[in-house]
Amino acid sequence: MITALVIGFGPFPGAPQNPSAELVRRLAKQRLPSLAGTRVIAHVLPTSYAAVNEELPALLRRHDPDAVLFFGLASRTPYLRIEQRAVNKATGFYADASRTKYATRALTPGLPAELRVRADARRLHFAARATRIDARLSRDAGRYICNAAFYRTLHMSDENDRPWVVAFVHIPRPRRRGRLDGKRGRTRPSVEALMRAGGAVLAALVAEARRS
Ligand code: PCA
Repeated sequence: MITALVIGFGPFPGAPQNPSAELVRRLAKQRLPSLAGTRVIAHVLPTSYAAVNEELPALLRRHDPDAVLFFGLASRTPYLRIEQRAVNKATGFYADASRTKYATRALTPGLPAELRVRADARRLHFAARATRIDARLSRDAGRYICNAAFYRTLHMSDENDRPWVVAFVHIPRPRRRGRLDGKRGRTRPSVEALMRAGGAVLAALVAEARRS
């Protein structure tokens, strides 16, 4: 039995509703044939540095999953982003959901400047594209809480006796039902399109965990 942890995030300043939370809850309930024999556990992490440093490590230790897939909101990007790295950097500009700003520029001084995704990002990209969504490979997960959670998990995976397969997907804000919005005629995906793409990425990641 493969255990996959799918992690979304709670609201944060500028995003009173975070669609990644609903997405992971629905993904865990869905019974995809490609996920037979997989236990999918959904978790919604508060968007705070405290949660990244305490709740997240405790969650990972408790489940010791085979695969970890994060979904975070990137509200200014109209397409799905498959992240290829986490960086050891934190924005000093944006406060988290508990109004805390990170005091140092490095997330954890002394650790590597960047950590690479622990999965075949091209394969995940291909799986997402196969559902006909606009998905692109992205250099890194930014400088905010999503990046911090990704970095922390990649680092823990490296330290674990049996490393986990770990990936991060940034989702655009879905369009409201029945509406086509977005700049210059570009349309944002529906929640259903995000569900299909998210399920495909999860299935590809679980397949990779099975092989490793
Ligand atoms: N997006 C933010 C944090 C939580 C989320 O869903 C980010 O990209 O860092």
